[in-house]
Amino acid sequence: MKIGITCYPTYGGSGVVATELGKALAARGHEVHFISYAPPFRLDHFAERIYFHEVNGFSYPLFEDPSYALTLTSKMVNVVQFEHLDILHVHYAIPHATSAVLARQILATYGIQIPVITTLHGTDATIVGQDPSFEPVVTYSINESDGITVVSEYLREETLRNFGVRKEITVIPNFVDVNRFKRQNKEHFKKAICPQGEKLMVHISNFRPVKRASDVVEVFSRLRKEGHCLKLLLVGDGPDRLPTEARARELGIFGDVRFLGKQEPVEEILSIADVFLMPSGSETFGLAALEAMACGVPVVSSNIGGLPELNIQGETGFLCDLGDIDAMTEAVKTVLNPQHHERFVLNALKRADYFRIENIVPMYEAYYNSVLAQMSRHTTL
Ligand code: GMT
Repeated sequence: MKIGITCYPTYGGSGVVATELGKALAARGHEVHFISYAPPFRLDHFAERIYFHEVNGFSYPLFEDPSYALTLTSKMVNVVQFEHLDILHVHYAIPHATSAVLARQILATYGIQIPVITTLHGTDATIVGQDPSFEPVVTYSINESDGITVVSEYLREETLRNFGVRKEITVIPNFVDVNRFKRQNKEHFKKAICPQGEKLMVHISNFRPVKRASDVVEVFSRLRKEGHCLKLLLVGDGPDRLPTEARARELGIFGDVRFLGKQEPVEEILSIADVFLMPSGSETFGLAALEAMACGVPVVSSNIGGLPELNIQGETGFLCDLGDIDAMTEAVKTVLNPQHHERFVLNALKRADYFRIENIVPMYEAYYNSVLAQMSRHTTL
C-alpha cells in the first residue's frame, strides 16, 4: 500500500505515534509518504520506502495569518496525485483532517478517489476541538473522514458525546517499540544522578499546563521532607517549565531536582528510573507512561481520561484523584517499598508488552484494508 501520513512533527505524542507507525509500516513493505511542515522528530534515520514532503510556507504582505491548512491541502493533492497514494492517514484533527477532506474533494474533480482516515489523539477532540472557534470545522472534518480511529475507549466515548459523530469509531491503542524501549544497563548514569544510591523519580512531558508538572515537584518535596532518599529528573520543555523550576526553588528542593530539557533518547533516562509520575489533568492515553512501563518503570498517575486503560491500579502502579498530592505521595512510597517494587516492575513490563508495536500495527493495516474495501464497494454500487 502507498500511505500518506500527516502529523505534527514536533515533540508530542501524536507525532510520535504517527512517525513510529509510518516507520513500522515501511518496515512491513508499505511505501510511506510523510507530509508536514518539517520532518517528524522521530524520523531520525534514512529508511527504505519512507519519503518526506515538506509543506512550504507562503508569505504575502496581505496575509497576517499564514494559511498552513491550505498549503498543506495543496501538498496533499500533489503527493496523492503524483505518488499514486492509496490512503491518506492524518493524525490530530486540526487542521490535518480538514485539509485531507478538502484535498479528497479536489482530487475527486481530477477523477482520483482516496480515502481519508483520521486518528484523533487528544485535545483535538477534547479541549481544543470543542472550542467554538474550531468545533463546526472539527465536527465536519471528523464526519467527512472515511475512517475514524481513536487511541482509547475513553476518547471514543468523548468523541461520540461531543461531536455527534454518525460513523463508527474504532479504538486502536497506542503502542511501543519494546526493542527500543527496554531497560538498559546505565549504572554509570544512575550513579552520576543518584550518587548515594537514592531512588529516582522521573517525569517526562511537554510542560503544558495540562501536564501539571508542579504536582510532581509537590509530591517530591513531601517525600524529601519525610526523609526519603530520592532524586527527581524532569525531562522536556514547555510553558510550565519556568514556573515549575520556581516552585522547586521555593520548596527548597532544587538541589535534588534536575531539569534536563528536551532529550532524546528518553529510554536511557527511563532505564535508571524507579517510578514515573504523570499527574495530568487530561490524558487520552498517556504514551510517555507506556514508554516508561516498557522500560520497567511503575507509574503513579492521575485517574482521568484513558489512563485507567493503561495503568492498572495496584498492579502497574497507582491511579490517584486529580491534584491529590497526599494520595500520590503515598502511592510513590508503596511503589518504591523494596518489598513491592519488583512486583510493580514486572507487572509494568507485562502490561507494556500487550501494547508492543507488533501487536498494534497489524490493526492499522486491517483497518486500512477495511476502509479501502468499503470504498470500492461504494464505487461499484
Ligand atoms: O492532544 C494533545 O494534547 C496532544 C497530543 C500530542 O500530540 O501529544 O497528545 C495526545 O496524544 C497522545 C498520543 O496519542 C496521547 O498519549 C496523549 O495522552 C494525548 N494528550 C492528551 O490527551 C492531553
